[in-house]
Amino acid sequence: MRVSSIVPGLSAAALLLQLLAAPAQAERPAARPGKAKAVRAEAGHSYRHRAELRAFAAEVATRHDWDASWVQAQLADARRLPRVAQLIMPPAVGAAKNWAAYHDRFVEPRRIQAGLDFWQTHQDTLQRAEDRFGVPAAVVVGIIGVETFYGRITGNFRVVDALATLSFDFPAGRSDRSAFFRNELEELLVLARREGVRADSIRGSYAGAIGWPQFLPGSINRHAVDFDGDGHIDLQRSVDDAIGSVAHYLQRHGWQPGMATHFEVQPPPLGAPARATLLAPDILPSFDATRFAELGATLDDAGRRHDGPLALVELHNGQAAPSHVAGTQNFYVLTRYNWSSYYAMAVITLGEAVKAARTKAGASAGGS
Ligand SMILES: [Ca+2]
Repeated sequence: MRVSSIVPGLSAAALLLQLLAAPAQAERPAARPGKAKAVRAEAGHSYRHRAELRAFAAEVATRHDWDASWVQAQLADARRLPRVAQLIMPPAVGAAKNWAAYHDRFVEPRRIQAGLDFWQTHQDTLQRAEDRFGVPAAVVVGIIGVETFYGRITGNFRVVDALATLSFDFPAGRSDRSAFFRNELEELLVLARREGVRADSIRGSYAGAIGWPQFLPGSINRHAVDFDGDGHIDLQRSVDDAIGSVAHYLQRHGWQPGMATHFEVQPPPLGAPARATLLAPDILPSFDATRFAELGATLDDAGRRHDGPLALVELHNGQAAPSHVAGTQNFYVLTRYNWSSYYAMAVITLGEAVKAARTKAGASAGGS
């Protein structure tokens, strides 16, 4: 969803991705001693008396024409969390990208079984989301499984603490995203006010991603839907809202109903200029099937029939040979949820594995 293009790694899943797949956009640490003092401030201290927070609160109150005392009250107990500042840091330089490790972490028997149970329990809602937004159940099941293991790992940080820490004490060592997080802190207040809850009652990941699908507050405000019709959007407690919101998010980002996410492909040989040509646009679909063939990439039958641009997606496997797929527009849309081809491929593969398990379970139930 969500801006991982701006800040890779907002959920527990994305953090693992950083560790296992080391996304290409992760930045190298740069020494910025000017900020170190603030970060070394007393652990867990309150922001109550910080001038930056008071200025922020006044600015937000003015912008929305809110009572300044309401804004102050929402932020009064926000605390700096040193752990959050640690977790936002990019992985160690030199971490090898490894699709095989990422795959094994997310596409394994316990998560597939949990996905099967999830699909069974929520099949009507998944079907309703597919009918409404055109996004297959398997894709929604894949996303919620990778993001939070079907609601088991949704993050236990107070989002107001996490976002305040990243807004006012963004750590030195990677490029400063504090403006982005101040915007999310403002979005958290919008959300709290609309839903009639206290901002500090909302829990999420170290980067402020909330609920079963790990949406940031801004994504909730822009893209989440009330899919159980109770008049509220609650991605922490309503699985229906989570399912509808994931499907709606993908639809809004250009999901094409009925289109495959990817095709099998044999790329041109290592070192061939055509291979570099195909890899240059990275995950942005840029070449049609005819151009793939001209450049010496061999698509499977369905891929050769595909009408529309494709991307040659390369997934590294540590020291072993890389894997490749030809990603469609829908593969690209999945990376709008989390800016990584490793993430998209894990979502697709988990969803397919759960779907296969469901078919098998249905077949055996039908045969008994
Ligand atoms: Ca609802």
